[in-house]
Amino acid sequence: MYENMVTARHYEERLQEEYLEGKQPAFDISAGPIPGELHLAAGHEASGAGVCIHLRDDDTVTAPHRPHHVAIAKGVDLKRMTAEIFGRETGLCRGKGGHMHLFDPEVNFACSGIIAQGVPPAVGAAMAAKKRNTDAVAVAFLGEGAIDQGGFLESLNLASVHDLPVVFVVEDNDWAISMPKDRVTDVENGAQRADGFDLPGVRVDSDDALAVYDSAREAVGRARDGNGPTLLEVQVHRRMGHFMGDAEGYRPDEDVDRATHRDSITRLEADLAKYGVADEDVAELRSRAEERVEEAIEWAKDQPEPEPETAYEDVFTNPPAQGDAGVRGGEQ
Ligand SMILES: Cc1ncc(C[n+]2csc(CCOP(=O)(O)OP(=O)(O)O)c2C)c(N)n1
Ligand SMILES: [Mg+2]
Repeated sequence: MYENMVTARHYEERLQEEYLEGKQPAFDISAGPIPGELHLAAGHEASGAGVCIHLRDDDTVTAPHRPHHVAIAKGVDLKRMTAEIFGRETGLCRGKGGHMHLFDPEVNFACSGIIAQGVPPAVGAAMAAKKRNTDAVAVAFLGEGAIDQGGFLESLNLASVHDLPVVFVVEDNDWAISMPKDRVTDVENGAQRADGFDLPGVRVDSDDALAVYDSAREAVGRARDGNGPTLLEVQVHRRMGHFMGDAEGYRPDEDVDRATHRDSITRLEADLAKYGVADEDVAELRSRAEERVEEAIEWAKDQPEPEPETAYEDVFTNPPAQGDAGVRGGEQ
């Protein structure tokens, strides 16, 4: 878990550097080696690592627009994921999806920029596993800003009524872009959403990877043993802006301070020391993680960009008719 968490943190620190290249002084979102938006998950690592450590390759995971820590913990190919983020031909989606649309069928991972989008497909994967009589499970990650979405609530209902092997993991970082949680819902504890659907709802109230590990083990075990779904909410923190380039003028200084000081990685390091893991062993995991990240970034930057002629391959639209300069294309 520690190795996964430091890999994710270092990965995002390096992506941040690469992302900013060429985008300043006036922020130009399309410039530089990583074009488009970038949502970093620094401060969320305990949730991805603490849940995914209980999963196998044939278990399905869906994640939202802040996916890197979950993808890394699920075992998504780091090189091809990085190539995707850099928009390269050898990326997971041939460079056409970018950082919010990472799909790795080898480990059954998908993510999407549409809030709560991944929840119904995770329920579908759980239903498929059950119908095929396998003991595979599905896990849907979503933000606390998504807990009022109809698709999420309908998914809770369907999962409960069919006793499906699925775990819903809400990452509560207190914010949905600039919107604080208490302005959009009266439910203080998102796990309470489970009550209306008669399934267990559990909240891990701190950035404690070991506590996430324990709660997730129970939830995943329950699903795998055929005992139905669980809703798990984990308190995490957003150490960065909503996306790169977010000036966060809406965010009180104390909140930024809190996110900086409650670091699940530092906390896990203290726990490892308490349980007798030697400092050198921790340092070795850290340097192994850093090496892996550097290798993936170096490899990705060396990869070719997709040919413009391939723009209409693997997408649900047809090329524009000859002579039609319209951006949206011709015949659909
Ligand atoms: C259906 C839909 N509505 C609105 C948006 C715009 N949007 C992108 S991120 C976001 C907030 C998400 O907040 P939360 O679910 O708490 O996740 P976090 O960003 O905090 O990790 C919104 C509203 C979207 N992508 N999809
Ligand atoms: Mg949020």
